[in-house]
Amino acid sequence: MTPSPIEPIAEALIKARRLAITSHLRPDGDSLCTSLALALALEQMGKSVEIVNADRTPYPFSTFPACARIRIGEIPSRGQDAVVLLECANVSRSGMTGIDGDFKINIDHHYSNDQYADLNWVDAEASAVAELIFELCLRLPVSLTPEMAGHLYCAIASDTGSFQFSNTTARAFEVCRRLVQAGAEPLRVSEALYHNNTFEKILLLGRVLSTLTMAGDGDIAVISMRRATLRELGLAEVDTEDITTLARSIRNVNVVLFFKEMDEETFRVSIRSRGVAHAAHIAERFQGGGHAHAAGFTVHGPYDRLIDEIPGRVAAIMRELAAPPRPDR
Ligand SMILES: [Mn+2]
Repeated sequence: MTPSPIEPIAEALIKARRLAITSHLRPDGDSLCTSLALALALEQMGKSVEIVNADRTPYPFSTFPACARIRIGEIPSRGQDAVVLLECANVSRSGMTGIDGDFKINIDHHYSNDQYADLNWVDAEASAVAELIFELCLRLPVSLTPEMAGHLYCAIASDTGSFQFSNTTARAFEVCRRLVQAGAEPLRVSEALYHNNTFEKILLLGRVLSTLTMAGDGDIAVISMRRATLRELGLAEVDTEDITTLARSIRNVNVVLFFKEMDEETFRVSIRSRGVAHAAHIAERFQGGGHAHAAGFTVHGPYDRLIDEIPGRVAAIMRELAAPPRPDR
C-alpha cells in the first residue's frame, strides 16, 4: 500500500514561503471555495498566497466577496515555491501554460487523474476536494476558522448538489458536521448558493420553461432558449443548469434536450440524462460528445424544422441503444 501523501504534502506546504493555488477551467463551487479555504489556512501559517484561475468566476460565486481576491490570468513561471492544483486531471486542465518548471502539488477527487505532479493526492472516494483540504487542515499548524469552515462546507454542499448526488456519503456528512461545529452556517450557504437569483434570471426560467415539450415515450423533455429572449432580458452569459434540472425532474424523463441558439440558425443542444440513458452516445450520433450524463452537439438550420426533427431522431437512437445486441448469424 502506498503511504498517504498527506504528510509529504503538509511538509512541503510548511516549508514553502510563496504559494500559488489554481483549479480547473470553468471553475465550480468546489474548486473555488476550496481554494479560498486553503489560501486562508496557508496565510494563517504566514505564507504569501495567490489564487490564480484561467477562467473567470461564474455566478453565483462571482457575488461572493471572498472571491474578489481570485486573480484571473497566468501563474508566473517559477514565481513561487510551489503551485497547488485542485481538481486538475493534468496541467492543461488548469489552463496554466508556464508552470512546467514549478514544484507542483496535485489534489483531486476524480478517478481520471494523470498523477503528473511532484506530490499527488487523488482520493476518488471523497465527495469533494474540500473533504481532502479539510483533512489537510487537521495536519497543518492552523485552526479551522468559521470563515474557512464556511468555504469548505459551501464546496461540499455545491459538489453534492446540496446533499442529493451519489457522492453524498457518510464521510461527507461527517466532515460537514465538523465544519458546522467549527462555525459554518448552512443557512447562509444555501442562501448564497440557491437563493441568490436575479429578477431577470427567474423571468428567463419562465420563458424557457414555456417552450417545454415532450418527445419519445414521454421520456424526453425538450426546452429552448432564443437569443432574442436573452437580449430582451439584458442577460449575456447565464447559468441554465438549474433550468435543465427542473425539466429533468419530470416523472419518467430520462433525457433533456436543451436547444440554445448560438447564432443565426445555429443551435447548441445540451443533453442531460439519468439512469441508463447515455448522453455521450446520443451526442456522438450528431458529431458531438461529452460524458455519460452530460453531453452536447451542434445543429444548423431553421429552429422550427430542428425542433420538429431532432427529438424524434434522439428517440429513435435511444430505442436503438437500449435494444439488446442481435445474435450473430
Ligand atoms: Mn469537486
